[in-house]
Amino acid sequence: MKVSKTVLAAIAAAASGLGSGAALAENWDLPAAYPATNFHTETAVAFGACVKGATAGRVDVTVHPNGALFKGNDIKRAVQTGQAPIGERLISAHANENALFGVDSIPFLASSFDASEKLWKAARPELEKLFASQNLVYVYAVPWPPQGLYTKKAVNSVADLKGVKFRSYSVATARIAELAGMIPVQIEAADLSQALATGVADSFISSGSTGFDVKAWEYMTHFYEVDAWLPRNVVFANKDAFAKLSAADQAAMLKCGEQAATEGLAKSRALTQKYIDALAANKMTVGKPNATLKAELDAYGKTMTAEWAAKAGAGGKAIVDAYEAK
Ligand code: PCA
Repeated sequence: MKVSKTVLAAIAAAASGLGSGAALAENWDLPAAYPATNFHTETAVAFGACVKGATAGRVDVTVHPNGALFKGNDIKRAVQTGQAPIGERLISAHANENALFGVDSIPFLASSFDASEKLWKAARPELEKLFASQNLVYVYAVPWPPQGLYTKKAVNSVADLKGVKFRSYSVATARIAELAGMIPVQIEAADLSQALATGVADSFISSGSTGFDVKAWEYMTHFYEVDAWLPRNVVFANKDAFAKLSAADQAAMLKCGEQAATEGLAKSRALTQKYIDALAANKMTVGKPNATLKAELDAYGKTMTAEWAAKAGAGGKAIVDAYEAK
């Protein structure tokens, strides 16, 4: 076989690079579940650029949006088992594994950005331990905008929701469906437009951000600003993959994570109203729930807070106490 001069030169260059101790770049695929244009995905891409710069190219993170590499529900397990070195996941979707993963989805416990930050701060030490026990390293987390209710008709009380097919994305959303007598069906955001288009779901709870991503106005008529909670996407790394990085590169990655958390939070805050305005501009009826619906949802909140406390035990109670004390 004839080997070209260019190939030989490339081999020689690579060999001399290795000889002088230059490390090969680590390619880290980061599976994500939301569209490329979603602010969480953009934040993850910016995080990747930060890591690349801060590690002088030794760690090269590639974000794979839309559940293309692993579906949303498979991302966490993929990272735990090392099939992916890092990933982003809506963590409350895993509250059935451990109630602590649902700390950000207790209805009306923390329903503003400030409250949500305070709650996360209180929860973070316990959560970091929990991630570590699952072979994961916590890198950063960013909240979605407050969650509201999308429907295809006016809803004046929970009685109007009875029997409605409801798309859930977490244990808490499924529980609300159950309490309201709706029929829950678990659907990833990547499959949501299709579910709405085909009538698999006629209602859902989510942010203006996801409503915007799926063009909710093509299927739904109402968005109630319930402000139920602000669930988080968490970016976590596989512990073994992380341990293989040098101490300096590990520190660089965590520092980029802190930066991503700050930038992602700022974007989430800034975009909240913009997305709600977009729903209204596309002729959806947008507004607060009426007093009856609000009171009924508040009562669900009380029930679910008690249920969560019973499941989350002493660790959960310590978090809520710390949150309420500060
Ligand atoms: N969007 C995601 C989770 C929370 C949100 O605002 C979704 O609907 O799947």
